[in-house]
Amino acid sequence: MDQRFETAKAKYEAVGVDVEKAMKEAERITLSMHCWQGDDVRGFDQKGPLSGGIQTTGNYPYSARTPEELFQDIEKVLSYVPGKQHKLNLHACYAIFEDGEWADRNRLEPKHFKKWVELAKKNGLGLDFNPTFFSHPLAESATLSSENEEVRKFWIQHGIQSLKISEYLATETGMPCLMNIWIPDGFKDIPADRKGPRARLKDSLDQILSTPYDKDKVKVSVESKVFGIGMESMTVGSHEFYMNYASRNDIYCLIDTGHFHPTENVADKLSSMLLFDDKVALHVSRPVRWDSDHVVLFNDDLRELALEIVRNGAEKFFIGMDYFDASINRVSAWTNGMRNMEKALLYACLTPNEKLKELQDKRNFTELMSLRERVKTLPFGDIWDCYCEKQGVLKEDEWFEDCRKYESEVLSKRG
Ligand code: RNT
Ligand code: ZN
Repeated sequence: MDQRFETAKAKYEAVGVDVEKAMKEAERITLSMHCWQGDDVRGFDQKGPLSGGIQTTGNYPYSARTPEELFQDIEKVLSYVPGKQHKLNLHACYAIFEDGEWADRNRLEPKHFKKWVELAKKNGLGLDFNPTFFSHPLAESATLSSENEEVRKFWIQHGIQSLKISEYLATETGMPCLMNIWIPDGFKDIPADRKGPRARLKDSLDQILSTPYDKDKVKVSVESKVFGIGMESMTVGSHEFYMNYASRNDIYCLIDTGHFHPTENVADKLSSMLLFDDKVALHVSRPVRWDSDHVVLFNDDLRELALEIVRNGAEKFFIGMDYFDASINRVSAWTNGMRNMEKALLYACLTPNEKLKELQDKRNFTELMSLRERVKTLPFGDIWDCYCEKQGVLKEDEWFEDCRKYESEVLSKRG
């Protein structure tokens, strides 16, 4: 290994990359791991199906059924992920009730997330939060944009409770909590009134955000989407809506990489946004023909995204993961997505970004192309393995065997 690392390092140095520095830079980047890959976005507060235009497909066995099982899987996944400081991203529907108690979304309280706080503290994690505006009888038609005032009030109250919960999570972990708002509201067919629902959404958000909360502890973001299943013709929370809403109200815009037209280059959006805002929030996902939330792979799109993160300064991003696959072992799906994000970030840190920029500024596109292509075949795998070793996590050819063992010794015993 040492020999391979030294040889690889020399090759990177030959193109002007300081490998040790790159590894240090990568290990400081925080990822927020979504809690919902382990049980197909089911959560613990409702028995009904996943709704809101998102879908998990597949029926691989051993999905986590209880908080204990989900926690166990989360700890397993995290044991495979390099990096010094990560967070867990919770959804309100993952509230944990004790002693036969149950509370509807408009009545959720910090105490329902106490067990999550314990898990976070035990593992040195930060926590992020999402109100859940789906998988609920009152979310069947619309939520914050609803024409039914009772329904709209219910969801506004859910948003307000979520702020309180987010503040509690931040206080307990000592790290700011990103509270992200995504609603499924939209129309299957061409709407006759677009402005009305959007005006109601704006008013609902105003009402939620006018509740006092500690802005140092809770950072709020809004997540747009171009369409959803059953909402093919129009989504109320469109990109233009939220870009403007976020900038006027001093909150953050969240870009989910699966929420744009498939030919759009999502990485290209980030630099523009950062010229007008200090931070951008992300949901890293992989759309396949639609917002299918496939497991994030180490592909060109992800590398381009990571390059933009690193070039603009990783501290300017809230990097959250958002994918869910029920057709394969969920722990391995979760791990692959997380490790691939880590890989892409390390890859971006190992890119001679300054040199490439210099060539662009000199309009030396001849050398730019050649250097970029040369970088692609550098022995990245050897550096990645060494990075994993240094971080105390299993290497690329080791973790899967361990994960297979976890399936046979733990998951398959779940019945
Ligand atoms: C849906 C959004 C949203 C959800 C999660 C579960 O299209 O991407 O972020 O995936 O909140
Ligand atoms: Zn998302």
